[in-house]
Amino acid sequence: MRARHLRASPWTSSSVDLLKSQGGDHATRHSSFILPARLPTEFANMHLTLKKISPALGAVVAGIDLARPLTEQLRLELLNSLVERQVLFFRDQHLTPQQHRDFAAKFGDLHIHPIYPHVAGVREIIVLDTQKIDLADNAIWHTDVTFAEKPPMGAILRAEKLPETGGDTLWSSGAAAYAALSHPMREMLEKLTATHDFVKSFPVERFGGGADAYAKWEKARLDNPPVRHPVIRSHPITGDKSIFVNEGFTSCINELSGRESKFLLEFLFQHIAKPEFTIRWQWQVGDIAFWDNRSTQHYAVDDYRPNHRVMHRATIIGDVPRA
Ligand SMILES: O=C(O)CCC(=O)C(=O)O
Repeated sequence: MRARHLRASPWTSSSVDLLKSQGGDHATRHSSFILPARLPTEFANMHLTLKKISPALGAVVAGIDLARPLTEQLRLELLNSLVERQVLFFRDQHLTPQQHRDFAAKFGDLHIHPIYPHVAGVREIIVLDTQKIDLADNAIWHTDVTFAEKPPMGAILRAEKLPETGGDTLWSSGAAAYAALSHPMREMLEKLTATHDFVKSFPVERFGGGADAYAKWEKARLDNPPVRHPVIRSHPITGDKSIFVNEGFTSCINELSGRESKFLLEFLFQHIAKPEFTIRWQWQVGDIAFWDNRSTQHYAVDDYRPNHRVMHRATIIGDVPRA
């Protein structure tokens, strides 16, 4: 994996050089090599480690308790690791919804979902509960909330209750999928934009039953008219390009005919799901996944019903996607 060139990076050039010199193909690395040269003592004593899961994306982070207050250095380190590995996993993080919200809020303003229910008293934490909503909705490759003008920069998902087996989640790297395309294909895609539509994943027949649900759905639809995003998005921190269409919300490619759009989207949806670009996470209660929503998609495997599964999610608002 090549070294990353961070835009507006907080790191010193020597620490970035060190990052380059260490390559990134080691299965485990100590995180301190990308920290600013002079560490405050309290952080220098922490033993944060990252273990890669696959070449394309993913790392398990150990040595951190997310319920504890986060130093600015640690926040930057996590952000840097997130951008580099695209999905970070943390085991044994038994956070309250308030702690979950507070941790997520360190990375940006939090999104309030227009449809999904939330934890009582904590509007920023969505509850994905198989006894309350039909989670087959997430058994499709999707990037969260791309129907918004400013889709999330990331999301932080925590496992509350799990079936004995099943209920894994897969992530795919849009950056790895983009990098595997031929030059002519990349060049063509970079000129295109796509429409992302709230209604594609939240159709009225599923979410508008009954007067109250219909009123909520109609408001959500009016607040979120279809938006246009580039088909290939440049990451705002690294500049790396990613495929930014997803089966959940992307309805068409604007510059193409209906048939061309359908074929090209179908190709991209299949391409992004290739095992080479994906990882699969087997959850334990208390696990947290923190993903970069600008460069990934995910798929929640729907193989465990009628067993009960409950997940909590915080969603961090991002910026307007740029080509
Ligand atoms: O429940 C999961 O594993 C994933 C949830 C999901 O797809 C989402 O939060 O968008």
